[in-house]
Amino acid sequence: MNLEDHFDETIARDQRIEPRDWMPDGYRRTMVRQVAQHAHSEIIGMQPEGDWITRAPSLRRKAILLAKVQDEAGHGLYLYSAAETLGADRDDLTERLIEGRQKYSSIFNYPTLTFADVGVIGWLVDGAAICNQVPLCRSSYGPYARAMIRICKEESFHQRQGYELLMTMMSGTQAQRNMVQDATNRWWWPSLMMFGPPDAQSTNTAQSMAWKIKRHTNDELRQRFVDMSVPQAEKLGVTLPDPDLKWNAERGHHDFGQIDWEHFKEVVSGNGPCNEIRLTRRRQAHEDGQWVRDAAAAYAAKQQREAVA
Ligand code: BYC
Repeated sequence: MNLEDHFDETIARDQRIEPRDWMPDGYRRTMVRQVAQHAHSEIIGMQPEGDWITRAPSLRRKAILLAKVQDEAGHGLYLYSAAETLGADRDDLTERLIEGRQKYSSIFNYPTLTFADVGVIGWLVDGAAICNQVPLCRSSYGPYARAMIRICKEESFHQRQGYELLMTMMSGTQAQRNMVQDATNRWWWPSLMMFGPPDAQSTNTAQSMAWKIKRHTNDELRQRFVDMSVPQAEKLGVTLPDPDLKWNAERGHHDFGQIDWEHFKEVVSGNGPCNEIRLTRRRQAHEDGQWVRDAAAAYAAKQQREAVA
């Protein structure tokens, strides 16, 4: 059997493609693209919440937030390792991110104005991430699928901490309840955009579904997220900011309003409210870390010299 047939058969049998296996160039390119974008999203995603670490309202909330942001760093590093198994170079991926040549999730280009944003990010953003990523645990590329299992477990924990934070604020003062409602209003639509463009405009979905990299389309997952968020919003006591949101008994799903895809395109092409801030800070952190990379390289070279001597 030739290599391509073997690859096709592995996919057809729902088995995993591993780093040592032959794979079409397009499959490798798509995997590197998706895994790198995912890794960049985790790393850039540390910033909006990280802004609140020094301003968390209690030691307990600070410890929780610190742990969550550290988890996100871990996810990023884990995913860069998965990209390396495809032959990608981590330094090169970082360069592409800070030069704006590779994407990261649109959701991290919005500001976190109050501490309620930390809760809403946990509830909606991590909620959307879980909805998108649980099916990726069955993705056809082995190292990515396995990385997703651990990442999803931690994301579930993040989602629950966000919801718990919001429940606490909702049982507080009117001012706190207003903060939660305001944060919900600002994050709802961007959360729906996390799932990517509508299926009709998604350039990669058809091929990624055929290769079983993706298991559901963007619109299927977006619908699933809307359906699961509605009862959560009711229980919390907040209103989702969409007058067209209503149960459709015939479809067995909620209908919802028009998403502003022009705005999405603007954000993805670098013109969102915080794109500049996010990339500038990432670039600065990379430059500030130069001495650590130099020291690590010098130490590794010294070890090697001593091993040879
Ligand atoms: N933002 O053909 P499509 C997290 C791009 S981290 C920006 O549908 P695909 C968390 C897309 O890349 C969350 N760009 O693409 C971390 C493509 O452009 P290119 C990140 C987007 O790949 C910290 C073009 O639009 N999660 O959870 O089939 C704290 C056309 O799209 C976006 C992942 O990365 C977007 N929202 O489907 C808290 C999950 N959407 O590359 C939480 C893994 C689309 O052709 N990724 N684009 O130039 C995926 O599941 C898929 O890549 C997507 C997009 C569903 C996102």
